[in-house]
Amino acid sequence: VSNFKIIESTLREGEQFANAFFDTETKIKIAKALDKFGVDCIELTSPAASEQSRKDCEAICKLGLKTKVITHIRCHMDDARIAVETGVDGVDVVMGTSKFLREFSHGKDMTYITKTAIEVIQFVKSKGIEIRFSTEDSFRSDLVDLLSIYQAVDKVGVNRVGIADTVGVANPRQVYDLVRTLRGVVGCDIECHFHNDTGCAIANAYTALEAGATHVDTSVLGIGERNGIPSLGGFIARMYTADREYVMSKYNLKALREVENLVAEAVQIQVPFNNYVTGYCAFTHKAGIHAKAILANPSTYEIIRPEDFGMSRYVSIGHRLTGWNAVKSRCEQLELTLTEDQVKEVTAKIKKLADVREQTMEDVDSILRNYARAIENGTA
Ligand code: HCA
Ligand code: CU
Repeated sequence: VSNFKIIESTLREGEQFANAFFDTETKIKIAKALDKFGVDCIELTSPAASEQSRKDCEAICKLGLKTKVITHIRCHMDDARIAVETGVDGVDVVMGTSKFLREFSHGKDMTYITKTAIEVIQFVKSKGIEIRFSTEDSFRSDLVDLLSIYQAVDKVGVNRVGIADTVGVANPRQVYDLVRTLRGVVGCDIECHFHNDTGCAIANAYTALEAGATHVDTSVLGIGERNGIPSLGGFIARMYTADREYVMSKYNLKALREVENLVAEAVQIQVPFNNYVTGYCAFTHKAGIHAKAILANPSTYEIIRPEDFGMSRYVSIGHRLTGWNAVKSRCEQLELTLTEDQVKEVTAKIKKLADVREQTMEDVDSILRNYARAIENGTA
């Protein structure tokens, strides 16, 4: 599954998120932050969508980013003619509407669709621009029809084909089967786009790579239509656990938080508390048993090293589940010298207080300091 590529679609799929309105300046900031993180491609809203969308697309192409700049259009010659004039490195074409696709699945318009797709592909390629051809709602389409159109576009030299789970209906096993089958009939790259309506988006993306896909679509914090697609951070977390060296050498992981904060602010949302890697509790350890093991060896309860992402771990001790090992570690940080029995005694005090209400870190520190002072003064 190594050697995958990320098509970062915050500036296309992400613009379809309910709260998203990106002005030119914001788009440029996001594009630069994604470039700094090191995504392989960024995908932009169709220049045919509006006059400003077209201008923004041109402006981003002129930034001289390392990442490839791709735009996303309908499978129409009208859109293709506009797209090739913007300066993009690539064009992602998606076929028709779902209604169109349904007709196609029933065997109607197959010839027409194939003909249009080939025309668009040949035109875009003739301009020296990369092209991908994808179908919308691939998992509810007729397999035979799908495979024959992919085969036809592969033959005329499309750079990538794409499958899209537009409605978030697919599960990993179905993804594996479809991508595996597709891998057998086309020689070009395969891109995958998964919606997260049922929480399978990241798992589906990973499985697609296992089955032979090459490119995965993401967006920052997963924003998109409805509840979105795989989040860049979540997908990266998944790939990091599969091949840490590769992911660390290819992407600037410490730049993740910055781009997430930027996008969160732009669309006026909070980074979720349980967000992958950067959520506020992503590296917080609480239960006494966990805290003890974490202090001895973080790998016991951490699959991701927080420092690789510029994050830090936190051992929570001001609660009734706390344990004396974690308290002892905090005493050491505060340079309070207590015996084991004393640490156990003060831990019991913390638990007793925490049974009434959670204690903050400051509360715990003052309990520890007061206890140590009392020991010193012989008044404990
Ligand atoms: C949509 C289009 C799309 C396209 C995906 C792709 C989808 O907004 O419906 O081009 O791969 O989910 O089908 O985002
Ligand atoms: Cu989509």
